[in-house]
Amino acid sequence: MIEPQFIPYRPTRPPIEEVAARAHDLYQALDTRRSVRMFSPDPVPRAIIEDVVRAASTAPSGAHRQPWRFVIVGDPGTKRKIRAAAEAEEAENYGGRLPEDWLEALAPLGTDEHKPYLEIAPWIVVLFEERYGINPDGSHRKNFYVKESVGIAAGMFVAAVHLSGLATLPHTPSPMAFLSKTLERPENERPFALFPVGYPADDCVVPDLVRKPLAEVAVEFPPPVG
Ligand code: IYR
Repeated sequence: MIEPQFIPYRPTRPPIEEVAARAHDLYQALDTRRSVRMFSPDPVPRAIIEDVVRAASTAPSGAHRQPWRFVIVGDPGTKRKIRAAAEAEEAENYGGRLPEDWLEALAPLGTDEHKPYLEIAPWIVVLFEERYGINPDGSHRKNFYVKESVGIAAGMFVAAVHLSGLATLPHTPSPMAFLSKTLERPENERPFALFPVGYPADDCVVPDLVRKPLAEVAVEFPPPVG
């Protein structure tokens, strides 16, 4: 058994007014985020994508296994392949594979099987979950809370893209198995989601969505009296 090794952790402790201001500013900054399906082809330096992935990879994870792999795709041929395969799957989805209530739920988003943004955005980052690790001798090493860990990393990725000044869309073309093949990922990795990343197009529009107010997403227990 490995003995735990501890190091001091002394983050600065700002005055409470500053904590309040930061929390509020952060909320307001994140509230301007929208999922974008209309991208500009303007280039974005790869170093920015790498920093965004570094930020996402600071996510907490079960037993600190960091069970994720971000595949960064800028190559036009690969983007074209991903678009073609995603559109083929989505054509089936919209053409009858999705049940009526699902199509109804999607109607306000105006989505369909056409995914030109997968070629237009300068980058596609494909997030894989590492179902298990591989030891040097080839045996399997168990990972823990993989979905939860990768979900948190995905959320931090989305936040990092937005706070950097770029846009993304969490996209799960379904089924996603083609991504393992196209991107030549090993058997222990499974696609989790993909994220086109870039600037929104100059004529970008997004659905007119409203976010739930706090009272609908949070409750206090026990209920405050008075
Ligand atoms: N994957 C499809 C359908 C879709 C599903 C959900 I849930 C969305 O929030 C949006 C779309 C597509 O990308 O069109």
